[in-house]
Amino acid sequence: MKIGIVMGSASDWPVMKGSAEILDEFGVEYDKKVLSAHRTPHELEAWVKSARDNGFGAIIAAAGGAAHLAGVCAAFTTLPVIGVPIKAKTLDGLDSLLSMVQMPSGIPVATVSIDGAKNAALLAVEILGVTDPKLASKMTDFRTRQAEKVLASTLD
Ligand code: RP5
Repeated sequence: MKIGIVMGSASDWPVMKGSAEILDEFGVEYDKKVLSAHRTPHELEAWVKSARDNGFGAIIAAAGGAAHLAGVCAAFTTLPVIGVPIKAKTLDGLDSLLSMVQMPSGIPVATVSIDGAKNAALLAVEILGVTDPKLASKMTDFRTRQAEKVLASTLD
């Protein structure tokens, strides 16, 4: 299964490359798109509505400011939607975080930290790992390597 990475603007890509790098590391296929909930609402709707049939298992949606992109994606699909609040030009990303994380009950968005593109991809891999034992095993190896790095830390 693939992961869809959608972002509200090309200006989000420098952060969202972090998701792409993690998915590359795990060998997970993905499509990356710029689609905006307010600038291209019809195209966004069509892309999200066809996501399941197009082989996606989860969607990562990144946006800054009044960041309604992830919530709109979640409204159009029952695939899991992971939101990445982008630190935009003002308010240090708090606006994006609150817009995304405070979804009213009934339509969930799994929001990660501000600019948390890497964790979004790790969560997406874990979601696919529920039905893909090889991927789940890769995640266990990733965690082991990460722990080894921490334990090998040296301080001057
Ligand atoms: C949002 O507005 C985008 O997700 C981006 O984070 C922010 C600013 O977009 P640009 O003005 O850089 O296109 O829609």
